[in-house]
Amino acid sequence: MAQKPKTYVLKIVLCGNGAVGKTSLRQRYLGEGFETSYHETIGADFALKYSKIAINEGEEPKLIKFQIWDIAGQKRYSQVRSILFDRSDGGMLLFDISNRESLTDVHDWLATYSRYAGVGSVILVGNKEDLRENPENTDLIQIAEAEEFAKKISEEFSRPIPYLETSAKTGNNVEQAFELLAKTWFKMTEGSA
Ligand SMILES: Nc1nc2c(ncn2[C@@H]2O[C@H](COP(=O)(O)OP(=O)(O)O)[C@@H](O)[C@H]2O)c(=O)[nH]1
Ligand SMILES: [Mg+2]
Repeated sequence: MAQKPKTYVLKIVLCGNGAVGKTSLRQRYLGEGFETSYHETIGADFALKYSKIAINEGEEPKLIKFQIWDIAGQKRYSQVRSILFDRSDGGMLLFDISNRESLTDVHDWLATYSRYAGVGSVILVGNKEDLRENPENTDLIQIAEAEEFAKKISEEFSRPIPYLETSAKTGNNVEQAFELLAKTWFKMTEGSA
């Protein structure tokens, strides 16, 4: 009889300041489209998604159940964060490429994540990548700068932190962001959930 494939359950927390696009990214990933209006997340939202991901090229895809926690970025919800981060397997650190403060604040998000989540893999995600299409947007955070930032925090927090740019608006790289987080997690833990 065929063996039932193992399901890896990964608890993922979307971190980052308000309005960087956490809710939009989650909704896009779940196939729920994109909204231009902004509804502030109150407390936290929770979603589940199954995905098959080949961790190494040419390898049989692994079945991953993502538990996605989309937390409110606003400071006043800080009490719930410790509970949300507890036993998390991965943190997606989001910023908005048109908002420099949101990148600077990633440092605090990572410090909080590290304190409460302990291990767990982390990636840095520059969202609103679609804004690069408009040449009038001259003040965006450049890719090289974001990569440099990722390298710096990676050294400071002694963990690999790859960088990726996404657009929740167009859907560009949204699936890849979750795949990258899963791959980073497998590399760190070798799949021992
Ligand atoms: N242009 C653009 N706007 C986005 C993108 N992602 C989110 N937004 C917009 O940014 C605002 C905040 O998004 P939201 O997902 O609520 O941010 P959250 O507070 O981090 O959950 C909303 O008006 C979204 O429509 C994106 O990839 N590109
Ligand atoms: Mg939100």
